[in-house]
Amino acid sequence: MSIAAPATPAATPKDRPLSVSDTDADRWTPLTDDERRQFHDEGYVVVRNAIDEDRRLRVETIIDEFYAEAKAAGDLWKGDWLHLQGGVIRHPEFVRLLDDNKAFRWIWGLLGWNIYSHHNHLDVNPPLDESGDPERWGWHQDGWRQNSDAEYMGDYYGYEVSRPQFSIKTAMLFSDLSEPDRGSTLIIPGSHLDNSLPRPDDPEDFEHPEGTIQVTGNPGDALVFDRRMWHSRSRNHSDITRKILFLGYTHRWIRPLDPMPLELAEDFWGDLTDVQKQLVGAGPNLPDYWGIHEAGGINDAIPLRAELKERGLLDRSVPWLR
Ligand SMILES: O=C(O)CCC(=O)C(=O)O
Ligand SMILES: [Fe+2]
Repeated sequence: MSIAAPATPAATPKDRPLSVSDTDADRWTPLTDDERRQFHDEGYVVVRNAIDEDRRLRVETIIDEFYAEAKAAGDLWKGDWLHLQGGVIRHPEFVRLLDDNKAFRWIWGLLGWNIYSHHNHLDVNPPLDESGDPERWGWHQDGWRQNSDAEYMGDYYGYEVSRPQFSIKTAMLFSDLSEPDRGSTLIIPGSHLDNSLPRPDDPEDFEHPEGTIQVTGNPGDALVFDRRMWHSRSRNHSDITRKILFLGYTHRWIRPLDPMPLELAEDFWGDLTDVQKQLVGAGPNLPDYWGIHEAGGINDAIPLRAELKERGLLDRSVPWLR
């Protein structure tokens, strides 16, 4: 068996002004039609300086503490990787990152007000030990059964329909991923509208698909991507430890993927805003998760809806912002 070393894919193009917008935008600036169209076509956006440097450094220190704790407890994966699912609920600074960053306008602008984080993970990946396993094919869309259970039978009906979007993920960069080969996420822009991606026969002998780019970015930048985007991890061949907080958001009528017991937030619950409480999964009753009152009818008290309404940001021309 031959083991091909997959070629290094190109880095994020720098000549697309719309992909690097946001430097001045705050979290309550509505998306323009062009921005929404761009995300629909490309399936991702890179938001530069999504958080400022002071905060980035403060959170990086907290990430380092979690890593040290997991290492001491023997909870690392593959020897030295931290992959802490549902990790957001473990620290108020992580919860705050759910809405207090410049990428958040893409989240409510694309998913609407009835959302929360069903899935999030803190990943710390030290430089690769080159003596380890060969690289394996890792391309996928997120969502597990969402890719089968909600599938449209194109062959049967005679035309193709892309899978439903359902969720969007923000990858907040805490280490310097501005150069290739530092373990940044690989994506194929535009592939979110394709329901399949050809696989190699041998998962250890492959080249990355045509159109692959690796998303480069500075500490504090954020990659926002559609969960249907075909994407893959990449290996960290550098001498810099990769640190990313992945924040997945979905509609509140979809169940959580990660355990995020709200009791873990007991000590700081009173410091969270109502929107942050919604985003970690709180809700007073089941109909609330469907956006309605117990007796039916749109519920204006749902925190993110209330916030958008007060700011005049509900928009009848965008279904999820109605
Ligand atoms: O670690 C990465 O770069 C990608 C991880 C991933 O597949 C995801 O967050 O959905
Ligand atoms: Fe993924």
